[in-house]
Amino acid sequence: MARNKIALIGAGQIGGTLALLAGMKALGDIVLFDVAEGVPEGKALDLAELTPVEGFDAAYAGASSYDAIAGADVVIVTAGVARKPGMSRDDLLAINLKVMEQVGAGVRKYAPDAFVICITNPLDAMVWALQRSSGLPPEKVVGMAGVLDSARLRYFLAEEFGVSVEDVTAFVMGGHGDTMVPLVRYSTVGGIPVPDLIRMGWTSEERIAAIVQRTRDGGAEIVNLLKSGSAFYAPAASAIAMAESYLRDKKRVLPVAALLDGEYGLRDIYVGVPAVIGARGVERIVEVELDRSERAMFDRSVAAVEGLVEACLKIAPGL
Ligand code: TXD
Repeated sequence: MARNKIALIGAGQIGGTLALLAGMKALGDIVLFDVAEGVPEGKALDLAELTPVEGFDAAYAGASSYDAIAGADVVIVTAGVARKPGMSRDDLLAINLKVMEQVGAGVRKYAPDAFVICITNPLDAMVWALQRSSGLPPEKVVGMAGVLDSARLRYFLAEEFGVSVEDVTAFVMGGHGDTMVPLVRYSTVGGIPVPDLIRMGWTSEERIAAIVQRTRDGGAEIVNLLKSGSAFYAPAASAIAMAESYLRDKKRVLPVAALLDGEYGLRDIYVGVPAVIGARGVERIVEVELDRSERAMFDRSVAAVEGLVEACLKIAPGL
């Protein structure tokens, strides 16, 4: 059986890490695409030279023309400008919207059957723009944010309880931004919901509230430490988990930005929700019950995403 083809649009910090992880996990052959001269070729060659050491067979290629992505099974998009300290995700909107229009046209022409994962910020608006400009079916175009946000929450909870990260599940919904909705009630340690652990005296309401806030600020915490650029290891690993679930038809239940069609009473908007990811892309959106305060948080998050989409439509009314 021929190997799958994975196209990475954007060969920056996340793109390079995606290329490494996709190779190490034997997901397929990899094409790195970027507009920065020499960068995709340089990274591809460096990675190809790693394959004998690590002992896996994957072809790496670098490119700056879209025909190189022809027939890709998965396309992961990080192209654009990353956040700098003091810059909000929304400041990126205008620049990255233009980039999504270019990427969408390239994907439409050369990889119309691909499963497309957008990572570029502001995430929920960019994945919406990418779906519009590529014209691919909505179930084949998703955004990565929830896997990362819930990984951060899982890590902080594991640290708090002194237990393995493997046994902690966490649940984050809504848009990727300051209004994300971490759902403590649906987060567990070894199957025990966090509110029960509070009652059992493992932690306190206050400490959990602080962890939730740290999760919300997770991106900014890293931006402030790095000074230039934003997080890239965990974001790359998160997108690879989504790609793997698609390519291997694992049907994992992952929080992804998906286009809603009536779920949660919403339509035509991309927002983070739990979904089953399998060979058909988004195979099912899980509609969990939200209590009144959770729903209020979710609505606030949705309103923030709607604001971004409106801003996109002002810049590019044709979308
Ligand atoms: O959870 C999430 N979704 C995120 C999102 C978590 C972390 C970072 N997130 C966002 O991912 C971040 O705000 C950025 O918008 C993207 C990519 O982050 P990365 O750290 O990889 O940024 P880099 O290193 O600046 O890489 C971007 C590359 C760079 O090499 C540019 O030359 C290239 O994108 N670029 C383009 N490639 C192709 N086509 C066009 N037009 C283009 N413009 C820039």
